[in-house]
Amino acid sequence: MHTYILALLTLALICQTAGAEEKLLLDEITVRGQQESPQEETLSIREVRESPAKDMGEALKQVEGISYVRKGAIANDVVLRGMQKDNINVLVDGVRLHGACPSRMDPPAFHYDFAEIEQVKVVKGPYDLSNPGGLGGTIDARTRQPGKGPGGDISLNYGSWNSFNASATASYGNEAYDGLLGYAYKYSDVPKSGDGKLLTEIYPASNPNRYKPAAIDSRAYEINSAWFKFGYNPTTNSRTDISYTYQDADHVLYPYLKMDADYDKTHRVNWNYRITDLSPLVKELKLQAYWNQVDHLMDDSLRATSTPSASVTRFYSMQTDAKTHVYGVKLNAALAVGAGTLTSGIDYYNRNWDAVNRRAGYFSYRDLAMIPDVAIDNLGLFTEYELPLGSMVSLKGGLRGDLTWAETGKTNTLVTAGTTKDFANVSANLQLSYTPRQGLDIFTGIARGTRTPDQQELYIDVPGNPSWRGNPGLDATVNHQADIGLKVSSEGFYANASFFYSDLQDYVNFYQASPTLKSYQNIHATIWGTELGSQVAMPFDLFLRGSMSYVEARNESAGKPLAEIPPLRGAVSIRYDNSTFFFEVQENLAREQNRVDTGLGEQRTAGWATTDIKSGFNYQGFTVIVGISNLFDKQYFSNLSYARDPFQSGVKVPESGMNLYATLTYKF
Ligand SMILES: [Cu+2]
Repeated sequence: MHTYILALLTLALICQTAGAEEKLLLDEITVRGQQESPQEETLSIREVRESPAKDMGEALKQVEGISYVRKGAIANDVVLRGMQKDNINVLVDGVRLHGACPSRMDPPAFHYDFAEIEQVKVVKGPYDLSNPGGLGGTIDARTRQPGKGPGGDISLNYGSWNSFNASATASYGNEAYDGLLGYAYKYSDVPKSGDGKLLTEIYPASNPNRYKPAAIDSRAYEINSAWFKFGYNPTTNSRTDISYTYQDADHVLYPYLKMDADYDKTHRVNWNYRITDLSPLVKELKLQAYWNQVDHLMDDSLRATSTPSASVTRFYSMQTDAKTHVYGVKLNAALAVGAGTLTSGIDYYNRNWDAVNRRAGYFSYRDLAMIPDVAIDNLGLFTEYELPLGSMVSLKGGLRGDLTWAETGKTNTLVTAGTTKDFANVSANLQLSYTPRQGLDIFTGIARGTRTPDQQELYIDVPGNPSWRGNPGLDATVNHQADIGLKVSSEGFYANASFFYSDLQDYVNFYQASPTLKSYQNIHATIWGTELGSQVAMPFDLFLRGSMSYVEARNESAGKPLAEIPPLRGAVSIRYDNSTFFFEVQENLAREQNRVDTGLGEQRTAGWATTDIKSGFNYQGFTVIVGISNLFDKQYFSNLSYARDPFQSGVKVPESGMNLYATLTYKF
């Protein structure tokens, strides 16, 4: 610790003489204060790189209103305002991407690397009509664009528990062509929590799901990603680009669950064509086509349950082989109509999901159509109009219609192959932005958002005790939501407050249907919440930041809380930043969560407080960041750490204990 502080002081001295460059942080505050609507947030890649986060799901927890489900060292699943899974859209460049694992070992945000991303945009609430679903909000990661001339960067990160992350990108661009290449490699050993135990040691000695001795201290994950993007500008007002990413994740441990992943192999292709200022009427025309596919294999070969016996005759006692793909096309046009802009579009996607489960014992390893090769097709049309009413008021409203078909390709005990089910949905919203004076923005919105049940909620079939089955009779969820947001900003300051109320008809709720069966039901639910965020630039290059999020959710049909809702949470930080050198201390706080769904066996989670410190400097393209998170080595749990089926082990997964990390980046 002493050496660390000494090193910081030395750095501070060096940087005093190095001289300040652009005021990056100040610019960020100005953008957040003056250019973002109160119900929008952004996470910059700078903030991601400064954090010890292992993936985007974890990095996003810095954003007000976002938390995550931890199932292991990586692959955290994003929760926005208490909404998760298909209730929110988690996209990359507007591309729909779904994981293959029925236990969400590979949520969408797991499938792209930090180094591919420039910025993440978060829209809270159902205000994005250009994509179907996402009744709780949209999280869209934007990938990096190649710049003019040669460019590139190298990033090396090393931290506690032998965690390593290296990435490199190189790009070149001129007026007509540009291209970008990237590679990332990361792995880690198993992290320890505050009590000094490995995440793989959380099981009691008698628990059948405990790790085998040889697996306890094995790799927690190992992931290789490679990608390219190639762009061509045929004219000064048009551009086409194509990008491809391959990601290979191996040996990913999930102490939360009864199985671990052998591999995840992901392909992503995205093609865009865009033309601007085509005529006085047509301001922009955009065509997009994409395809992605995930192969996922998980089993219990690292657990005691796979110990050979009379019934366990293979290297595993349970295994799930899951595959998914999504392809889609979108055509959008922005037209100058009257004093405003009319944006209209048509889009289509096909999402296929197939999962085969094999288990020892009674099932004698025969193939069970867990998710029976279900295709979901969606065709949507939307139109929205944005009208500035003078300099102070802007009105935006729109309408979207979706037709959705689901068709099963296999038979299980719930459904026969060739079964179809249709949905028709209408989404709409009206948003009013009012700026009575410079530095004061008021946002109000009312919206209707919808989403159809997914393949798992409709048709999953996991026989056993308890068995786990979908509900083929589920209806689409309809969310009626109201939002109010207020933002006050000036040079180097902003404060943002937002409040929402959401009434959900036919919310898809997971529940204990009988002592031996867990399933899904449509219920009436309400969710309300609030977020506060503020950043202030003070004299002497000091910056203060604070945030607070709260959400409360109720199963109105049963008169009890909804499961897996985060508690009151907040963070405060103080940072010295002269644009060359920074030092930051942050305190993170969460209250106890006692609003739990006892019907699902959800338990209270204690409140906690942790402290993070970090420091860094940049000099001529080099950036060095050193940090310690959970400085006082607290043993604590996120409330979302144990209760999700299928194949949950029921054992709570603690958050990481004190951990050090260092990142070196060179950009040219
Ligand atoms: Cu899995």
